[in-house]
Amino acid sequence: MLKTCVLAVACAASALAQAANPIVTNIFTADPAALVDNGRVYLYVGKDDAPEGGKDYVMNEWRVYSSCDMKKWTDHGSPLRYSTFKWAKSDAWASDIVKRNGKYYFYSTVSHATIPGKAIGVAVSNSPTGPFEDARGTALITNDMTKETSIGWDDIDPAVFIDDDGQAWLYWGNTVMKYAKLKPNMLELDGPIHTAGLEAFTEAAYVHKRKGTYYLSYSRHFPEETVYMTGPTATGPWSFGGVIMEKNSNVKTIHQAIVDFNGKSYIFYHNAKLPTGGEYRRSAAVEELRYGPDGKILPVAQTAE
Ligand code: FUB
Repeated sequence: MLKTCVLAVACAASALAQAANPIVTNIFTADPAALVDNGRVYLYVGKDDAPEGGKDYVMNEWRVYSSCDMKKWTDHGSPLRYSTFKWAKSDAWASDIVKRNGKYYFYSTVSHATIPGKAIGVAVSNSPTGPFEDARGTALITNDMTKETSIGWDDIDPAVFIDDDGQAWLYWGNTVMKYAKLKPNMLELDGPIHTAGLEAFTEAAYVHKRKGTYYLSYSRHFPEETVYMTGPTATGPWSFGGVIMEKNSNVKTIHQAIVDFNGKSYIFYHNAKLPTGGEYRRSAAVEELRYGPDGKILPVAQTAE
């Protein structure tokens, strides 16, 4: 017990305004999702396994790391893979995680084995570090390829947000942002799927709330930059807020997640700044996120170690 307290104090004292980036240097990591739980921040990333010069994503598993100071990270290994979902055939793409009623719900993008296109599954665990198991046995969201406009990856990048009244919302999509209510069991949609027309929306929708204002951040254009909108509810109406982070120089995606930890706000994202990094060999990083007195998010510059 005493040892735990001493460690906690040491952690608080060493909290940094600027983190050491990239967070992981021995493998390539992408699409960060983050969760704050019991005094630690947990980072979930997809492992980019494409060979140098590879021409497509090779992503088979998610990895988990945690920290009590945003600087020193503990590697918790891989608590789930795309194959955790028996109905999936590949692609451990972007994910998000939330805690509810003592359980940890992990929403992930994968490729469906029998329904063409990407799909979203839900895995559950009693611990933020897993192991996770498929919570439904079937996909929560599947791609509708009968639509003429379907691109096969319309249904990617889930993000989950639980509002103060307890209502959980799922946001996802590529090109068009979709959103829907989740039932209290977190495993089923509760009502119809809505769409939102957002200016130049590409992917990576993410909602957080601060001082009564809802912030919807997302990747805009391609190559992507991270922008945000604000609104009075979890479903808007949304007004453009500004650019949070400018595009990367050697990778077109950027995928953010925003959390508060130890009295500060942070934005996780990915770039490709490790040696031999690139489009399919990315690296997760984190920066402090600051707000102006009017609640506007200030632009964030990427830092290196
Ligand atoms: O990592 C695969 C895809 O690239 C993600 O789903 C997108 O957000 C983009 O980062």
